[in-house]
Amino acid sequence: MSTLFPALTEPEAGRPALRFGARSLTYAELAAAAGTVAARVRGADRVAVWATPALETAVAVVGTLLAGVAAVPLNPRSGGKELRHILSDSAPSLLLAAPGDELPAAVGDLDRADVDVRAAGPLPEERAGDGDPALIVYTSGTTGPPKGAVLPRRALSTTLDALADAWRWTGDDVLVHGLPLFHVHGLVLGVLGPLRRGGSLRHLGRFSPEGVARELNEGATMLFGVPTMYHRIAEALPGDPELAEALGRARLLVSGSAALPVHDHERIAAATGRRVIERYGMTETLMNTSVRADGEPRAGTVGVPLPGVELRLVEEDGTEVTAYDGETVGEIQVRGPNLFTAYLNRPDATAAAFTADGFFRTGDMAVRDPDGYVRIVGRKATDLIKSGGYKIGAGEIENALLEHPGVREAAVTGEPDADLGERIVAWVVPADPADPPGLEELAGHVARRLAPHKRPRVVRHLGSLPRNDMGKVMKRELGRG
Ligand code: MCA
Ligand code: AMP
Repeated sequence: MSTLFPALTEPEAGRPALRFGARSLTYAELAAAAGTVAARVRGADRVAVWATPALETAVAVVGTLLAGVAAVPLNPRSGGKELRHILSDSAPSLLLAAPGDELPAAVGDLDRADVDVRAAGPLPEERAGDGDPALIVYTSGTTGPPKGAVLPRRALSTTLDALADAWRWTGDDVLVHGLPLFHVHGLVLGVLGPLRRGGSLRHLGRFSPEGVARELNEGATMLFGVPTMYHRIAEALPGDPELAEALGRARLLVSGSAALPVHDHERIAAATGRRVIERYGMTETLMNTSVRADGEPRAGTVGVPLPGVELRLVEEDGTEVTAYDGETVGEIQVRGPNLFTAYLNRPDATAAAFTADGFFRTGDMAVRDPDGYVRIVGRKATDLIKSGGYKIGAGEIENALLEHPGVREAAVTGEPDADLGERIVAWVVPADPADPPGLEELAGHVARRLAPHKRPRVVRHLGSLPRNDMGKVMKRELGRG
């Protein structure tokens, strides 16, 4: 039993904690507001949080954790189908939102409590155990609706402390980012990270290279982003000397959630003299590896295992790769206190995700260089798409497309995209070939049901889908003319 946020007890007067746009909280104010949330949610099993990029989300999650209750962050842009699934699966007893947030009909009659960031309650004693659930984060699989990864409190504390060791992350650091707060990257690393260290966060509300430049020029020391954000920075650099100067000033530029293309890495290095470091993680495992602050920030590598993380590469037939030759490919498997405990209500999926000796099968394929640096070279499942740093299962989009009356058959693939990493492509056999549903129609359909980031960016019409003798769609044949 230990506190997740030591800096909240007896906070130093005036010490800044969080800033979102023009609104900010010191540690003392955060302790008071989060203490009020904790008093409200204490005794609940799970509490949903309407995770807009705002102060209220941070206060809601911190307060919920202080009470020893599990928080379920919700994407406020989730469509009806996705939201109903997450709420019925996680069965929260309450939803925390910001005053004025408009909630969609799919929230139903779930009790709502508004978070008052100026409230003043006493800081409660944290009584939860290390293995108790802290967060339930929904993540896509290849088929079916998203699964809720149950993250215990120890996973949060160990991953954040391991990153502090790797990055020399301290209470003096000021982090800037514009990440969404309903995933691990933005919420655990990006909000709980600085708060565990006693440092501060300046959230941009919405990512922009200008916002990054402004904050780094005004004292921020670290930047977190997904590769799409670094790509947009690389694109903006040639015409923006202020941005180059700002990045050059940062102590640490960190990329994660997907592979940072070497081209973008090199463009940023050439323009700023600074190299972006990559770390590798997953919703289920939090962080597994990173290039260390004192290590060599080589392009195309995710660095070395973090303290406490056991990492092995395993070949298809189950043999462990022992070579550090930069060539032999195996699936990354990890074990350690950073791991989730289960997929909520899914013992089948949980059992399938672990080996008999307790390693989690990540599905990511990698090689190891002679100095131990891990390089990710691919993914086992072709039905998982990473677009803008979001993991998106082809199956859930196909199911949503099939609910459209104009779609007879559908297959979804990811295609390389310079900005998004991969873009979602929908291959559709129209119900009426004379009147096939177009991109706008199908993108809107998927965005309303699932989420805007899951919408297809391209729609291609076909007379039939290529299938094998078993009737399974041969996705590799799609796009071959
Ligand atoms: C567009 N929009 C629509 C539609 N089309 N809305 C409804 N219906 C439509 N048909 C809206 C969107 O809602 C949005 O609204 C705007 O158009 C642009 O959306 P989009 O195109 O999706 O944005 P983008 O410009 O492509 O976004 C790029 C991005 C974003 C900012 C980089 O992809 C992003 O935030 N990625 C971060 C992903 C992330 O955090 N991943 C972490 C998970 P509006 O304009 O109002 O916004 S991975 C993880 O956690 C692990 C542990 C790890 O390793 O980190
Ligand atoms: P998610 O399930 O959304 O948490 O995404 C986790 C996945 O993102 C991992 O399994 C990897 O495929 C990918 N990922 C995260 N960080 C990196 C990175 N630095 N380089 C390559 N892939 C990454």
